Amino acid sequence: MEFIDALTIALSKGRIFEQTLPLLAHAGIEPRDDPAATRKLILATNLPRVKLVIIRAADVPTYVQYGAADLGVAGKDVLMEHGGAGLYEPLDLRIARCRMMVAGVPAADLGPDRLRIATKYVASTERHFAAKGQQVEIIKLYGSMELAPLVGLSDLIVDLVESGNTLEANGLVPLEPIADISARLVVNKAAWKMKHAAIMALLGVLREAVEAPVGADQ
Ligand code: PRT
Ligand code: MG
Repeated sequence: MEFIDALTIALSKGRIFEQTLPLLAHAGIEPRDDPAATRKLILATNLPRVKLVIIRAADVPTYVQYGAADLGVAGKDVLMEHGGAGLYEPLDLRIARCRMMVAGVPAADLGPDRLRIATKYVASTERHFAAKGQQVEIIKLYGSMELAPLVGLSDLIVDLVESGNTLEANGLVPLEPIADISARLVVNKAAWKMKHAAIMALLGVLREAVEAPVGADQ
């Protein structure tokens, strides 16, 4: 398909890129390079008007919010932390799925106030415990949350859980669900108006790809 307007799409390397690729292919968009094999941050595609920018997962909403990219693909976890200012979130792409969970050692006590919780999801954690009327102390980490309860840094963690293998390997168990997570298409609010035709066209084919029965695309 051809697009009336130039479009810049923000993606992160890894699972988001890999799982978005078949959806973009459905829209006739194929990157010229593989981000795993190049150091380029701007990838041309087979369509001269469409390019991809490859950034950290947590930065995708910011690039789209400020219009540095017209659209992007971001995990719901990342969007819950970002807050969604300046963005529309028109489509659940149903990829990169997992759950945000409270986790800890088996039989950990979730009851007492002033529990210490290590996480990179500060806003989501605050909201979750505030909704239960529970005061907690949040310790912000940038990775390897599973380590925190093992070395006495925190009582509990909040992290993403897919298979549960990472928790299990560290003697931890999921204790309480916070949210079901999947990747969402996000669109800059100004681009939504200014590039309406191109964005609607892309949104339409992506929706079709998402809703197509498994194995029925192409
Ligand atoms: O890795 P990097 O530091 O660059 O950034 P990132 O971790 O934000 O990016 P990436 O590419 O790892 O994740 C991008 C998005 O994928 C996240 O924002 C989520 O929306 C989604 N996603 C889906 C996941 C997982 N599944 C997932 N399992 N992101 C991370 N994990 C990690 C999780 O944090 C834990 O360490 O995998 C581990 C748990 O997996 P299991 O299978 O052992 O339970
Ligand atoms: Mg990661």
